[in-house]
Amino acid sequence: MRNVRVGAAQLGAIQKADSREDVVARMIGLLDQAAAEKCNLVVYPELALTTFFPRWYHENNVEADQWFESEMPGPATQPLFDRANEHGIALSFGFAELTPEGEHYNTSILVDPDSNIVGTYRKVHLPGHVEYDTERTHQHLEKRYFLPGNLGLPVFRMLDGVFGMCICNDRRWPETYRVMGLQGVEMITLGFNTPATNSLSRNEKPEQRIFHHKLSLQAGAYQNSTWVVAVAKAGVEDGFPLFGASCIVDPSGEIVAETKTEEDELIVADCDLDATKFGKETIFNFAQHRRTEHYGLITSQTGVVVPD
Ligand code: ING
Repeated sequence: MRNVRVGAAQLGAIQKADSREDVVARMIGLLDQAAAEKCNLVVYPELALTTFFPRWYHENNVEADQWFESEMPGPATQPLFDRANEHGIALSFGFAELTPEGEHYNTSILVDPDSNIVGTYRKVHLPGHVEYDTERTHQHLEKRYFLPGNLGLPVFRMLDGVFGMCICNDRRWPETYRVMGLQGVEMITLGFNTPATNSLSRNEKPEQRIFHHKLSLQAGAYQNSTWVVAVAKAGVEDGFPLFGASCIVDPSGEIVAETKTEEDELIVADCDLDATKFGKETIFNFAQHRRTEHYGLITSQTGVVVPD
């Protein structure tokens, strides 16, 4: 039994005018709640420190850089690291990263109970578009503001287990989970900011979008026999709704905990990392069952080519 008590710390809306200090105070509030419930790890959303700024068009990058962190921890986030250290709790959260070389990434980090950053991940699957799109009810400019991740899909040893990270749209692509599954991942943490409406199809209901969100998480967890902890930034940000449905999914694909609100909300579950073993040793024993000689197209081809 290798139990990790996980707190999924959903954040409600962050308005464009909210400061990082305001947000970190809310994150610390959730962290203290998690400490009271004796959590070992607390997971926060994608881009947890700011509003979901890719919905806003900035002509030049200098203006957009206001949303980015050039140091981690920085002055605004140091109090979060300090409180986590006091509690001896590990963290995972997402933020917009500006590197010393001037590169921009949608990033997530894994911080151990001594507040050392033990893992960094940069979002690989960037949805949306580069230029302002008049067809859309709202913009989704991740391809404008971020480079595709350049760190691959690594796993990290922490808390006597094997942990991985992905971010939001990554959860919709089976390759994301499988690459980490092939490295023995036992728990994947992911943050997301998902609009409750589809900017290109008005008749897609939030219920359908939440169905696809859960379908992606449950399939990824089951097919790689891993825990998945998915945490939303939810609520209405400057008039734009994001759905909640943060959830903790067990290695058989069952949702064991789910948020009920679109506010700051902590859900907690005891996750036994040994519960991943049965699936990894039987139905998803990759070494025994995979036939890689037939999978070439998955990496040799990007788009669809219909044979003649
Ligand atoms: N957001 C959304 C997500 O993948 C999206 C974008 C929604 C793409 C629905 C496709 C369908 O959940 C982010 N931030 O990736």
